[in-house]
Amino acid sequence: MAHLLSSSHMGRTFPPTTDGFRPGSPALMALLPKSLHMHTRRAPHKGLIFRRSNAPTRRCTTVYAPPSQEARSGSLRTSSSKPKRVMVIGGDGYCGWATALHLSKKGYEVAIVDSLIRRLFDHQLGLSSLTPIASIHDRLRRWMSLTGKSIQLHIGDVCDFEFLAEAFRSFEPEAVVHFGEQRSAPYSMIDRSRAVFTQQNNVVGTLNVLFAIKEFAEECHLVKLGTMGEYGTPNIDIEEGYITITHNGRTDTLPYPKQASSFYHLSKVHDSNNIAFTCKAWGIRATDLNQGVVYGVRTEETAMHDELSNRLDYDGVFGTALNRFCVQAAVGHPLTVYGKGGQTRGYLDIRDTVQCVELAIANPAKPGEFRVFNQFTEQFSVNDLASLVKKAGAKMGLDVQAISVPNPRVEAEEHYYNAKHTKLIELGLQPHLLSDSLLDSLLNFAIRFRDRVDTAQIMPSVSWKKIGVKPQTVAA
Ligand code: NAD
Ligand code: USQ
Repeated sequence: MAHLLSSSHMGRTFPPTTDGFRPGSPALMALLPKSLHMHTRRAPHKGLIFRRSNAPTRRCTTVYAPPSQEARSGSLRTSSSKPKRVMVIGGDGYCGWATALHLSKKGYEVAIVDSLIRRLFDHQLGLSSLTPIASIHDRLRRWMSLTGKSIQLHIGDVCDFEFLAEAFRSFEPEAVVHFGEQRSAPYSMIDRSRAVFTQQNNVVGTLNVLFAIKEFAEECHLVKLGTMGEYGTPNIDIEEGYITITHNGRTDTLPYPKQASSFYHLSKVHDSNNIAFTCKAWGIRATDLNQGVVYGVRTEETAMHDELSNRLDYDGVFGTALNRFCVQAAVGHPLTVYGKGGQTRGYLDIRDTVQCVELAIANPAKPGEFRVFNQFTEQFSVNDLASLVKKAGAKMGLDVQAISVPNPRVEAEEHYYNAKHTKLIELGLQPHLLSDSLLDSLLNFAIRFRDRVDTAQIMPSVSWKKIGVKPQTVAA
């Protein structure tokens, strides 16, 4: 179906779909579990609670998992400044799932909040993760059976304030890690409705989180996933959030200029501004983690069982550079270098994502403080990555070629790039730098699952210049 209609309901535009799914639609709800075991930790006398919002387009289900051993014994309820109850919004996604398990393993009491819309995007576009991923319920049951640790689950949309408020009231988070956004630049550039969806979903969701903190948990520390792409590629060094400027004889320290290059990256800039404002106006404590491009798939926790496996995207919409190149090498597809390949970005291993978030939580911002950390460990150009994958592939007997494909994006292909990234190191980050062994392991992982690769999804299909108002499909 080439032409799709978008719909706007209660002020919110949802992305069109190829298969009739919409958030809250009967078709989507059919994907959700039919029977859910529910139980409140904070109000056990109320027994079972099953909450569904009346909003016709956003049927939200709140699930409360049984309290963990530690929570029951009260061992986690310290009044020390180190937060213990951490809400992970977007905890079913690539970074969020790995982080939720890591925090749970470290003894934090974790609640995942997720609308599962990322799984819906896959259905819409006919994509799937390289790795088979279990349902969120099976993931959490497996985690509980392996570790004895429970993770609460609240399924719903953070753009639905009633749902979010209920999650805050019941869990009483001391820290919120907010990963729950539409995070693909190409997705946001498919057509008007996806651009609008991305900005509404991300900006309104974050605004709701800020209001929920103000209303229900004013001491709560917000750890928000931003992106290095907010800064763009200026011809000067990139600082961590702020730059001191002397202009006409006067000096001030100001937010570092932002030059985002997709409607997705722009949503992050809008989020940062809203967060900075509420820190000033309401005294909210927040850390904006301007994360670089993440690679890798295994963390200590997700490697414990196949049912805990993380997703690995390789397609032209959600796949990111290095992950894509490893999968391309595994299936004998030429590496897709866009344009000249001099595009340089900060990168980090997913094992460092989880470490950085934990460090930010364990060392909270002060009330009213808006901290910005640049979260990456090394810089590479696309050509650097292609050379590294070619070399690692050759060692494994793979014949890896790289080609230049016309760049579907509007971005500098040769530019200066030098971004500071010292604040997380100062807090104790021990980086996993990109090594031959990581590339070998990622390539081996890609080889293990190469029969699942749909090669038609590899070439980029979204053009920054061709975006228009007409709804588009991007599936092969
Ligand atoms: P992802 O798409 O795998 O996960 C995002 C999760 O958020 C999904 O499970 C999705 O269902 C959920 N979600 C989205 N909108 C929601 C809403 N309104 N309410 C509730 N849940 C919602 O993305 P990811 O790769 O894990 O990225 C997580 C965060 O990290 C994003 O904010 C992204 O911008 C940021 N980030 C990612 C990378 C990267 O390379 N993956 C790099 C830098 C920054
Ligand atoms: N690129 C290629 N070939 C490919 C894929 C990408 O040359 O096959 C190039 C892109 O043109 C771009 C660079 O590699 O110059 C990075 O692209 P990407 O798709 O790996 O990452 P990006 O679109 O920037 O987005 C990803 C995440 C996003 C996060 C961002 C961090 O999807 O959520 O915010 O990385 S950053 O790049 O620092 O902004």
